[in-house]
Amino acid sequence: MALKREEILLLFDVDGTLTKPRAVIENDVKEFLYKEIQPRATIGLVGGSDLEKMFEQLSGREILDKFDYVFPENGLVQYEKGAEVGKVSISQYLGEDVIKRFINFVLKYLSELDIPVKRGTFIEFRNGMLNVSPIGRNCSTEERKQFYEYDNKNHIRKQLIDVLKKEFQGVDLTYSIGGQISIDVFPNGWDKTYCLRHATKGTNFKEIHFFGDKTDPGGNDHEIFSDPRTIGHKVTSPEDTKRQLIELFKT
Ligand code: M1P
Repeated sequence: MALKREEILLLFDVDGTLTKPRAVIENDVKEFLYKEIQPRATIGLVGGSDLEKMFEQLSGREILDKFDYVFPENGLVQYEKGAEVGKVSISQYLGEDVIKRFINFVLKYLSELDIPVKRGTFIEFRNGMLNVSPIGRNCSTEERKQFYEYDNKNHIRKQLIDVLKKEFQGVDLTYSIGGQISIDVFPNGWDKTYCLRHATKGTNFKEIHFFGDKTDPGGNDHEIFSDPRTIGHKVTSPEDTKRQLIELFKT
């Protein structure tokens, strides 16, 4: 790799890319990133989750020091060199009437949905997105796994998205499946490419690489993976991410 550190940016998704789904990062992946990669490239995180969930999965607040950029919620919240430098608000953008109509509709739809298990926190309101979970975010790890398997067979989240697209067709919203039990809902263009607005401002990157696992259409890595500003890397696990990084820096 002939590029200098300030000329190359590596952006990493979290779930399925640096960690197993909703799991904590393994030490060897972390050490490899901090010791082998960080000295050679500018590094950033871009996740669908909020910052607290990133802390849970990636050994706490140290990520703010170790990564040059941390972009929770697709980059709708932006941290650079440890400090928050910006965030956008979905409620301001859409207005309270639309948000209220959306939440009321979703709660009614979910209340009539017959699935084997339901728990609590069906809608999580974040800065830049709404996260909607048919089973509820309070489910246990085992229940999460079971819902994921059930959803793979019964397409509960896909059907929810189809219904929402129809009901809110005039509203500037996009829907994506990023994890196992929920969907993310945000205005068009507020997908992971949003973080590039920040990462390309006042910088001179000759290459921006993105590593993610949900790169197929409908997955929450798809837009940034296929964006002309990035070189996309589809990975299958944290081990595969490591392998592809070794390959990238081989020369
Ligand atoms: O980072 C991927 C996704 O992780 C969680 O998804 P789930 O709880 O469904 O596994 C959520 O934080 C989601 O917003 C995020 O996209």
